[in-house]
Amino acid sequence: MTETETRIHHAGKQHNGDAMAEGSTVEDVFDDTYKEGDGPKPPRMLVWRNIILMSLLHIGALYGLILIPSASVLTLAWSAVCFLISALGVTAGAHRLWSHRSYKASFPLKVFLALANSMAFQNDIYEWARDHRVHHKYSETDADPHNAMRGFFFAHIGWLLVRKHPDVIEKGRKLELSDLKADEVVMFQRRHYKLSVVILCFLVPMLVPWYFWGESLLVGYFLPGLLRYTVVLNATWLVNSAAHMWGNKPYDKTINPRENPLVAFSAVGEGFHNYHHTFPFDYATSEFGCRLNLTTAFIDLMCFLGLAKDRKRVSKETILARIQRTGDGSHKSG
Ligand code: ST9
Ligand code: ZN
Ligand code: ZN
Repeated sequence: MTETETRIHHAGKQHNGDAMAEGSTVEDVFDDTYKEGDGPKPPRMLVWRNIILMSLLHIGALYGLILIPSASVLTLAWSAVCFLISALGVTAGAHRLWSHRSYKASFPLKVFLALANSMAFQNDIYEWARDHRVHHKYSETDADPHNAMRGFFFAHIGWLLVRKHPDVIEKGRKLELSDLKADEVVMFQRRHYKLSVVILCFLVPMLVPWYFWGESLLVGYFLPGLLRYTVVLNATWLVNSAAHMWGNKPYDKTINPRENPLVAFSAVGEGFHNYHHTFPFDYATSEFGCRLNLTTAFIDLMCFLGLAKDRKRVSKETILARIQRTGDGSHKSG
């Protein structure tokens, strides 16, 4: 990120008519002054509890797949609805709103996004946003929680199965997180996180089909419950693994994250990762607005309904200048 772009992010200028948040100081800008320590890396410490739980979850999800033929059409549709709600709780909520402050949400929208986020069960919003800011600031280093230099498996799921590298915690503790601490919706969700996950990630998805159209509790638990949860998790993790490994780098060839349309599709708009790491404050996380990007369409709809405002966007001129200065030559306009 150039000095000008950093300043724009922090100072509150106008982009394409959408106002930047005044005095925004979100720490999501890459810090190239950090150097990894010399000498041997700390030993990998497995967390067996997580290994066992993640294995059981994925076995449960496979069983959910087998149950698909015995589920009613309504239950399948409900599973898709649960997928979408939990996905938006991560993309429009934890990611674009709370990690990057790329737009402003009204109180009712924040409440919806926090509930949707609990349905996604990916750690509470505060922890998610904190880890995500460290990811942007120290990308592909020891201080990146899911450092893709450690390979596909580590970036995908492995990082949740071992103790964190000490630099992740050390650098994370120095981050400016006062905006999250001051957000009553974020802190309320954090205080009641476990209960909210039990209700929203497991009980509601299972009980709605049972109560309203007589689906069996077994199918309700394994399909809109475990299988949907596992699919959302893996779609999210693909952004950390696949989109840090495969795809073009039209905006900045000096960084690892890539443009990956398949990941964009499965992660409802979050696979344009070269663009996103280059311009992390852009609410669309892509140059191309709503294309393959349901989350951007959702935020636009919320703005239309008066529930959100102040979408930050990068100007076409800035994007073009950046493509010419640091792109890999693969950019296709329009
Ligand atoms: C999950 C998260 O899946 C997924 C996030 C993905 C991010 C994707 C980003 C891509 C872009 C967006 C795309 C969205 C696409 C969505 C598509 C949807 C279709 N800074 O953590 P501990 C402190 S979660 C500062 O135990 P260990 C911490 O506060 C899945 N401090 O570290 C604590 O302090 P204290 C479900 C930090 O022991 C102490 O350190 N959840 C930081 O190394 C120890 O913390 C799970 O599986 C930091 N960054 O354990 C659970 N980090 O003691 C996963 C830590 O004072 N978590 N601290 O309280 C764990 O079990 C553990 O964290 C661990 C590490 C085992 C992984
Ligand atoms: Zn990334
Ligand atoms: Zn991000």
